[in-house]
Amino acid sequence: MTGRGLAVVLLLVLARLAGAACTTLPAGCGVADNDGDGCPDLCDVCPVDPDPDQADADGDGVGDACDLCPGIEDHPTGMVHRAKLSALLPPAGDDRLDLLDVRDLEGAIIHPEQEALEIRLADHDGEIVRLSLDPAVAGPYWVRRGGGLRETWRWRPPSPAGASGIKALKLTRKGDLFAFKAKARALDLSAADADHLGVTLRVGDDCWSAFAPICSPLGGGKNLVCRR
Ligand SMILES: [Ca+2]
Ligand SMILES: [Ca+2]
Ligand SMILES: [Ca+2]
Ligand SMILES: [Ca+2]
Repeated sequence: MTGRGLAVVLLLVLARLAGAACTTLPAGCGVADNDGDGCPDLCDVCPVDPDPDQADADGDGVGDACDLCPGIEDHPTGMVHRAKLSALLPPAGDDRLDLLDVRDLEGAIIHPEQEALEIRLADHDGEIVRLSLDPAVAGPYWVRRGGGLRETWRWRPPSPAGASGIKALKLTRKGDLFAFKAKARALDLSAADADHLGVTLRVGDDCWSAFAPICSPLGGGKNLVCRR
């Protein structure tokens, strides 16, 4: 993890410990407030979902507005390493998630071939898209390699049409670290016009959130690229 990434994670952990009410923020939250809810990004329990009350019923530091694991403690929030969304201009429906690359998350024991999987993308206008895999349908297409300290799972269906548009996934657990990559197409990502992006992955009862602090529209708005 880079020094900057570590600092952001530490601030998010501080916000978690503080209960994260926007009126009692710890120092160092900065002033950037992408979703305009009065709580700066670095201490916002949902940095891309407007939630001025910062409601967090399960107290895990991920607000109710963006918590895909309500009632269950999420893993600590991380950073998006890179994301690229393309073909965002009309016609609708041809949009693609060319790459979603999230790293440096907390490791966990998962069984994606047996568990429901969701990926949520959101910006300050709310949810852009939610991709879901039903294990009853997706299970046969998971390929697991390794074990012990390092495990990888790759998923590639015969057709993305029956898989929420997802065409490839890779999940990696290396010791205490976890990472995932995703590609999808035939989506409606037209709401993705912001300079920040929030990502949540759920595998069964395990949830990870990550934040992309720097996104840029390129090609006259055709593409959106986010970097760490
Ligand atoms: Ca905010
Ligand atoms: Ca918020
Ligand atoms: Ca929560
Ligand atoms: Ca939770």
